[in-house]
Amino acid sequence: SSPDTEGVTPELEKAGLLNKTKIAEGGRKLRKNWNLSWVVLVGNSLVFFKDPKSQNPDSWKPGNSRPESSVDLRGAQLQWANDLSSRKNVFKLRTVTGNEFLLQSETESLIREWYRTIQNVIDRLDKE
Ligand code: I3P
Repeated sequence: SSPDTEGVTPELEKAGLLNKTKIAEGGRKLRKNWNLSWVVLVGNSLVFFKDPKSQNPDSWKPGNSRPESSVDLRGAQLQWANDLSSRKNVFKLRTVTGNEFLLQSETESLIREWYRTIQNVIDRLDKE
């Protein structure tokens, strides 16, 4: 049986490596700083890790490793953003608080899958 006897551990939807840069904080534009990030989609959140040791599907579990940051997907918006970067396969994630991130992969199928999965979570939260 599952150790999650209270049923409170959110479902892991997806995890993997993506290039990431934050481009706005609370609506204020930031200078780009692209970094490879271990990205975990769990429950209503997108969680970012920079520690290579975190590159494990269980890294998001409480106490396993400390995230760099976490994004609440409720009310968030996704859009393809090839106009916002010289890189290919880029999309923008904007939170309700006005934080904006670009996420990118060299692999088109991989970034499309991330887009689709995150959009599904946003759509599910919109219906709640
Ligand atoms: C930025 C850096 C980024 C680039 C950005 C540059 O220069 O080269 O990689 O974004 O372009 O301004 P700096 O290192 O001096 O800050 P992309 O890789 O996404 O194109 P931008 O200003 O057109 O966003």
